[in-house]
Amino acid sequence: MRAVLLALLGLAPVGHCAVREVVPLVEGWKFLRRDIAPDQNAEEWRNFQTPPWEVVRIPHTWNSEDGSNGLAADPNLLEGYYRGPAWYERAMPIPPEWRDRRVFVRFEGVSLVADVLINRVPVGQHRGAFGAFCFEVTPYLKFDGKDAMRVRVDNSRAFDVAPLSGDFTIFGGIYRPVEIFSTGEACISPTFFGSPGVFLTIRKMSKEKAEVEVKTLISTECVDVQNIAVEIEIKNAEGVVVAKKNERIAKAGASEHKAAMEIPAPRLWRGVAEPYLYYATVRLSRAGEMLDEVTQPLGLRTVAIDKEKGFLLNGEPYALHGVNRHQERAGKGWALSKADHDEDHALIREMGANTIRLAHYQQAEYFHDLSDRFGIITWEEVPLVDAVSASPEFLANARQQLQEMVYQNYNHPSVAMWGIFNELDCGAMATAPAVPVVEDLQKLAKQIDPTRPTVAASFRQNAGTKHRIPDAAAWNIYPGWYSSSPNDADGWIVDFSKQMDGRIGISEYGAGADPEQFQEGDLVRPVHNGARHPQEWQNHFHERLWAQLKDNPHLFGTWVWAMFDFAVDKRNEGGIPGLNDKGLVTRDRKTKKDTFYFYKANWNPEPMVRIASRAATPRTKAITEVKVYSNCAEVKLLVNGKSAGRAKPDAIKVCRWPDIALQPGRNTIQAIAADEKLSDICELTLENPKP
Ligand code: ADA
Repeated sequence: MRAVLLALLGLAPVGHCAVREVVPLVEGWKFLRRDIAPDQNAEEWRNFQTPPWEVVRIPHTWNSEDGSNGLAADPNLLEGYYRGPAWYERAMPIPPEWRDRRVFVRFEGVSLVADVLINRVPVGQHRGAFGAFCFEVTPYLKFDGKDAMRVRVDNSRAFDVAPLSGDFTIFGGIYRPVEIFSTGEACISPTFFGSPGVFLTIRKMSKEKAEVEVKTLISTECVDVQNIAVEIEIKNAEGVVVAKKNERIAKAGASEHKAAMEIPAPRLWRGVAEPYLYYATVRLSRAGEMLDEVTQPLGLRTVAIDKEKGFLLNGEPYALHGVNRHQERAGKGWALSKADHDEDHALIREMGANTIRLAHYQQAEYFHDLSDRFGIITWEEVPLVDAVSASPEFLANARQQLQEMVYQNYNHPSVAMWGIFNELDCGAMATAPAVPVVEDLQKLAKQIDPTRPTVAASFRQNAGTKHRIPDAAAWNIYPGWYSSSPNDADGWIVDFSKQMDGRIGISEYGAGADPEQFQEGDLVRPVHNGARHPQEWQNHFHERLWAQLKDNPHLFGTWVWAMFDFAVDKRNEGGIPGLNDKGLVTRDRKTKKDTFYFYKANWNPEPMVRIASRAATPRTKAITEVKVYSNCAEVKLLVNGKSAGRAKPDAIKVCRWPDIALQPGRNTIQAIAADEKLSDICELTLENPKP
C-alpha cells in the first residue's frame, strides 16, 4: 500500500510494480452522530439507514464546527463540543479476484477509540487517536459483493487512553485515510503496530559505503514456506539499483527476515541543504509469483544530541530553529487533505524553519513524506500531556502509542527525536506521579530505537526531575506572556542548562496575537486571557526572545509556539472564542501575522522586506515608529513619497525609524531594498490625532 501511495506521489522508483492492490475508501460513508443499540437484533441494527443519517467522505470529523466555537456556543455539552460515540458504515468494494488473497483494512487515524466490524462481526478495537492500525479481515469476508464494514468511533474522554487532557480540541471521527488492500498468501506483515513491516537501520557509514540492515516481518499463512523468496532492492533517487539481494525464508508463522545491504559511495541525507533519498523495496515471491511488496524511504544520515555541541546531523553541529504544528485548521478540524498538509509544510518552509515539532502527538504519514523530501528535522511525540493515570491500562496504552509512533515512522530520515512527554504533573487531571510512566517509556523507546535520542518538553514551574529521564531535555517557556518579561529568557536558559549540565532545547515559546488588533505607542503586556491580544506585543515578544535564543551556546534547538492558530474549544481570549492565537499564521491560513515575516527575515536567506504593524490603522498618534523586517543590507524608507532616510537591519533583522510624522488622513509608507529591486508598501491613516 505504501508502494502505491509512493507511486501516486510520484516518488516511487522507475519501473516500480505495485503488488499490493489498494482501494482507498473515501466516498459514500454513512454516518450517525449517536450510538446505536448493542443488540444486533434491534431494528436499527438491521437497518442502519434509518434517518437521520448523513453521507460523508473520509477524512471526516464531526467536530469541525462545535470543536472551535467556544464553550458558550454549546452550553449543554460538557466540554463545549460533542465527545461521544458515533457510527460509520460502508460497503466494502472487494473485487471477486481477491477471493484467493488475504485482505486487510488499514486506518491511518481514528479519534479516539474505534471498534471495527465486518459484516457485523467484531474484528478488533483500537484505542488512541493518532497511530495507524490495521486488521486482517480475510476470515470475515463473504466475497459475495455484499460485504460491509461498520465502525463505532468514540471520542469520549477515556481514562486509560492518552492524552488525559491538553490545550487542544480532541476532534472525533475517522479523520485520516482508510484503505483496504490485498496481498498473496504470504505477506510483509501490515498488522505489527500499524507499521510498514520493513525496518531500515544504518549499521555503519563511511565515505566508501553505508551498511544498512533491512529487517522484514513476514506473515506466512501458506504451507510452502521454504520456497518463498525475499528480494531486497535499494534504488537511489535517480531510480538506479545500488544494492540488491535475493534470499529465502525458512520458518512458517509470523517470522522475521534480516538482510545486510551495502550501498557504495553513499550520498547523505543532509537536511534542507540536500535531502537525498534512496528507496528500499522488499518483495516476496514464490515460484515467480509475486506475493507482496513494500517500498520505504531511506535517508542515509545519523542524528544525535550532544551536551556540548548541540544537535548533530551526520556528526556535524546543525542549528535547529523551527516551529510547533498542530494537525488542524479552520472549517476542517483534524480532517485534513493532502493539499492542506502541502500548504502547511510550504508555509513553514517559506519562513525558513529547518525543524518542526509535531505537537503533541503522532501526525499524518504524508506530512512525514514531505519532511523527508524537503529535509525538515522532526521532533515527534507521544500524547502524554499534562497528566498520567496510575492504572496499568493507561501505562499499556501509552506504551502502545509509543510503539505505534516509533514503528510506523522508523524509516523516515526526517524524524530525528522521539518526544516522551509534554508538561506532566500539571492540570486538574494530574493525580498520579508521572515519573514511573516516563521511565518506562524512555526504556521502551531506547529498546526499540537506539539510533535516535529521546527528548521531552518540561513545564517551567513544575519540572521536578522528570526532565532528567530522556536523553535530552527541553522547556516550554513563556516569559512576557503568562508572566514576567520577554527579557527573562536568557536567565532561565542558563539555569535549565546548568541543571542538565549541557545544552537544552526550547520546545515552545510564544505569545498570542489577533492580526486585526493593534496597539499604538508604548507597549504593554496584554492580559493573556483577556480579550485584547494586539499584534505589536507578539512582534515585540518574538524579537526579544529570538535575540536571546539565536546562537545561544546553551541550546540544541528552538521551536516557536505555534506555527498556526489552533482550536481549543475551552479558551476564550483575544476576542475570538475557541482559539489559541499564538500562531504566526491564522487558523484559516489566510493571514501571515507580522511575526511570520520577522522569522522569514531571520531564517530564509532569500532577500525580503516587510513593513510591520501595517494593519495598525487608523492611528491617532501623529509621531510613530516605523519598523521594517528585512535581511537586505540596507532599507530606504519613503513617507508620502519623501525619503525618511536609510537604516541597516540589526542583528535580528529589524530596521527602525523611531519618529516618523504622519499627516492627517492617508499616508503612504514604502520600504525599498536590494538596489531598488524589492519594495513593500502600505497605507496608514491618521484620524483625530492626539499628542
Ligand atoms: C503549553 C502546552 C501547549 C500550549 C501552550 C499555550 O506550553 O504545551 O499545548 O497550549 O501551553 O499556548 O499555553
